[in-house]
Amino acid sequence: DCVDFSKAENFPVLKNDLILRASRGEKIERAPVWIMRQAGRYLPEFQELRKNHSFFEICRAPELACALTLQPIDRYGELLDASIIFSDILVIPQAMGLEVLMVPGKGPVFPNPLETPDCFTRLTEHVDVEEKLGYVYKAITLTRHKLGGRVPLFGFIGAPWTLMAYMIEGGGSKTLFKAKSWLWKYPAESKALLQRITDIAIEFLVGQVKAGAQMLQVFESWGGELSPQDFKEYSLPYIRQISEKVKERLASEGLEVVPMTIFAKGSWYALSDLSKSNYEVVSLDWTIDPAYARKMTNDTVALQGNMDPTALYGGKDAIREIATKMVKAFGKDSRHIANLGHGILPTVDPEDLKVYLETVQKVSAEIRK
Ligand code: 1CP
Repeated sequence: DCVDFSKAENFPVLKNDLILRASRGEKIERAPVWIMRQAGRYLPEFQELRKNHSFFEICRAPELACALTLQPIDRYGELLDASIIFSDILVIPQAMGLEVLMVPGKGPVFPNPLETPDCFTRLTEHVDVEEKLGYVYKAITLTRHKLGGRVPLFGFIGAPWTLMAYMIEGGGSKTLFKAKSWLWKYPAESKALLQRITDIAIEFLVGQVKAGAQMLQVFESWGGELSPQDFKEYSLPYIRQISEKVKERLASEGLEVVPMTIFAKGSWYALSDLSKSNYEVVSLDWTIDPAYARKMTNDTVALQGNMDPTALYGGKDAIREIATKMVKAFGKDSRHIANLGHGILPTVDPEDLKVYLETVQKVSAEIRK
């Protein structure tokens, strides 16, 4: 036919809206399931494509990003209930003017991280999000078309504190002492940086929905490095601004006000606050008991999670047993989106992931009969 795949219009009709219904607290016949980092290094087809392209080259080429987004959907078929656009949280620091390299076997590296607030002169003053990150929009639009309505497509960002931490640490870190020392030495400048990131994040998420994203997830991967008090001061206000302003903007621009998920890894102490932050879904890491999370969120949000990602190394019987317990712990009447408690690890056997997905779908349907 004559549909233009570069335009965010005439998208195929959505056939599986389970995750959207679960997010909005509507009745579900079973728990929807998807996997953080489901497109990635554990898949041989990912490794094959990655051999010939650098990581950020793939992110910037809509055809390649789309191909990788579809890999797990093609492989697992109806065992997955959502897709997530292939990209990275670090595209925002790049858009702000910092160089980020993806070093194989090591992860992201910033050759020149922020050392003191004097380094703000190296950041772009007014970031044109469309110009800098339009490649993500193009990948989303293309992927919406190529998904053919099989499952909804997630857009995402890294939350401001997590991105600030990367920008100062220059990569992964065990203690985050450089980033956290900013909070004690330069609190006002830290907040100024968090606000700059927040403004871009809002613009970027609205753009992702305009391009075709049907759900949004905010990754505060380093939330748990902050004390409860510091989380309230340096993470939560920005996470809240993002959901509030994104939803306001979507409504005022006549766009669909899509469901939003917050994943603040390690921030068990913030569950109650997060459930009052205008997100439909609160994502849990594996250290949180689902019953405790239900209580702390007062049953006002859908919960996502939360099997320990390393349980996928336990062999098929253990996976079935642990996944069954996990599904039952979330219960039958409540809103549950099954996932892992963090991203899938790169050395997992894809067949073992399949056992997890099958078990979740089977058990979560059985307990609802
Ligand atoms: O399938 C998907 O989930 C889509 C793509 C995706 C997402 C959502 C990638 C691809 N990265 C992310 C988010 C992301 N990136 C997070 C948040 C989720 C989490 O906490 O795991 C974080 C912290 C990053 C930063 C990042 N990028 C890391 C972590 C390093 C550290 O500090 O521990 C790494 C290893 C990357 C690289 C990366 N991103 C994505 C892939 C497939 C890869 C591997 C790159 C390669 O091929 O070398």
